Amino acid sequence: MLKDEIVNAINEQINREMYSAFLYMSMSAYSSSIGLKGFANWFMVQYHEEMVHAMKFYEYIQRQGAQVRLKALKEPPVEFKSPMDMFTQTLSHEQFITRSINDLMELAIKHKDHASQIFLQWYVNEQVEEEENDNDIILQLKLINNDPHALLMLDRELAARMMTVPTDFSKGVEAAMSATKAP
Ligand code: OFO
Repeated sequence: MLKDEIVNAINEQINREMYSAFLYMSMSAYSSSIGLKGFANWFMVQYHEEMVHAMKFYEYIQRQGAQVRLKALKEPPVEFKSPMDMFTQTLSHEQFITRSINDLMELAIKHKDHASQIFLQWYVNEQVEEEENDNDIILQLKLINNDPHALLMLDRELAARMMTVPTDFSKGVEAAMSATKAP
């Protein structure tokens, strides 16, 4: 059984994960609008990943017999200055998410909630990967330094990012995720 303080904090985190999805969907739309279909693909894959992050929290609350409370999402930005602007905003948003996951972990430790600590460990690891991915692309964009030819080559590379997230949640998020793992 979860403490109310933890249920409330996880419900807030579901909202943050869904806002992340919303933000990256908006970046995907903007990328398409300026002809960068590879960037659009990368952000759309990220959108789906964020929805899985939200769904894992959703399912965890339900498995613990607590109440999911969905909250209104704020509107994401519609326009961005450049690909670099999108990725620096993405990195700073992910750093904010990392802090919020760390706060959740601190709360679980404070309440001696071992199940939540084990559950949250997945997100702790995931955030290392998320920030690393953004940092790698920011470094590449620095090297590109507004060279259109090099930017189109990166766009082609980002077009190859594959969706590894599940679409069938009928048997739960964990089952769906392990069914989609690469062999
Ligand atoms: Fe982009 O991170 Fe969710 O958790």
